This record gives sequence, structure tokens and C-alpha cells, in this order.
Amino acid sequence: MPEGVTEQSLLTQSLWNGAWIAALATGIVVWGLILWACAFHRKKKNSPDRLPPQVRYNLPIEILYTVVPIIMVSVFFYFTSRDETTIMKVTGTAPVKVKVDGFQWSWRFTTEYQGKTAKVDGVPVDLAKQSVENPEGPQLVLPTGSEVEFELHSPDVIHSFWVPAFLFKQDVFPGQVHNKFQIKTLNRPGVFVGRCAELCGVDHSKMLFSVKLVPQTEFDQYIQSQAGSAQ
Ligand SMILES: [Cu+2]
Repeated sequence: MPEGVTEQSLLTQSLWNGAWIAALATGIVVWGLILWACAFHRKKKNSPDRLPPQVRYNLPIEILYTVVPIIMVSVFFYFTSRDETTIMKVTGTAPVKVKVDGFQWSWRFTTEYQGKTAKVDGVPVDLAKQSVENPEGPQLVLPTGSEVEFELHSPDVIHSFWVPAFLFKQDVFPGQVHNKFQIKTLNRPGVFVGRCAELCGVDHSKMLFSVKLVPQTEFDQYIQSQAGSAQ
């Protein structure tokens, strides 16, 4: 797993770890029972035709293997539902708002912060040009340690906004449905790759972008310069 750079990603990571530990523990018990049955209840040489004791319609066993899986599924459901509720929460109060347009085949990021707007336009992929001029696609700049709200739009087909370091992706739907999500970035500056995770046409694989996390002061300067150049 990539190292998470949002508070939400830490939750995703711990849910993932917990699920794997639980699944492995279950696996060890099941594999143990299978091996035990293979070793101790196989056909013996000296009693070739004798069947082992049959346990059909054994009520305690039936109840056991109905109740135990229900408990296990309930536990998975509880933790998944609890964490998902937190991860999907959009408060509407995030200081930084990003409108994402995913289109065939690039991204446009419109960042709003304190009444200022910065726009980063991905050059629609030109088969010959993109790999030379802008191999990484557009770059979204965000402050560290800040809440950021994303709103996802598409003018054409379904895309999927994915930053592996967020341990999160969300589909980008054309039309009236606008998916939203919110993150709280950690204090971990850096550049993180992003891509489209929904096969969306011939240049789907070139819908690359990156997210750059910078300290708040640097972000202020960035927004200032972007807003200035736009005017
Ligand atoms: Cu796409």
C-alpha cells in the first residue's frame, strides 16, 4: 500500500489491516480444520468400507456454523460502516474547494481559496504532443494540514479520480450527478501521482495528473500568483 497522506487514508489503512488480520485468523482455523480432517479422517487401510460417523441434522453443529459466520460478517460490517461514514463525510466547511473536471483525456482543477481561484488546465491529450510537453499532466497544488473538498464533474463519459496516496478513488459521472468527497491532508509535503481509474476511451492511460502538497505559506503564495496571472 502507498503511504497515506490524508487523515482519511490512515483510517482506510487500519480498516484494511484489521480486515486482513481477521481474514488470516479465520483462514488459519479453516486450513487447520481441513488439514486435520485430511490427516485423521482419511480412509484407513484396515477398514476400507467403514464410513466415519455421519453428522447430518446435528443441530448444535448447524447452529454453530450459522451463528459464527453471522457474527463475523456483523463485525466486518460494523467496522466498514463506521469508517466509511467518517471517510465519506463532507462538512461543507473546508477552506479549500477543488472542482475537478475529468474529460477525454485530461483533468482541469479549479481551486477556490479565500475568494481566490486558481485554474490548472490539463492539455487534452494530443497523441503526438503530450508525452513530450507535459508527461505528468496537470498538477493540483494543495496545502498540508488542511481540509479540502472535491467536487467531481465530467462533460463526456465516466472517469474515476484516483490518487493512490489518498487510498481513495471516486467515480466522475457526466450529467447531473456530482460526486463529492473531503480530505484532511497530513503535514507531509510532496508530489503524489494521480490517474483515471475508469476505462474511458482510447487515451484513458494518459489521464495522468499529480497532487503537490506544500506548506500553507507556500500555498498562499501559489494562489496569489495564480489569481494574479488570471487577472
Ligand atoms: Cu478517464
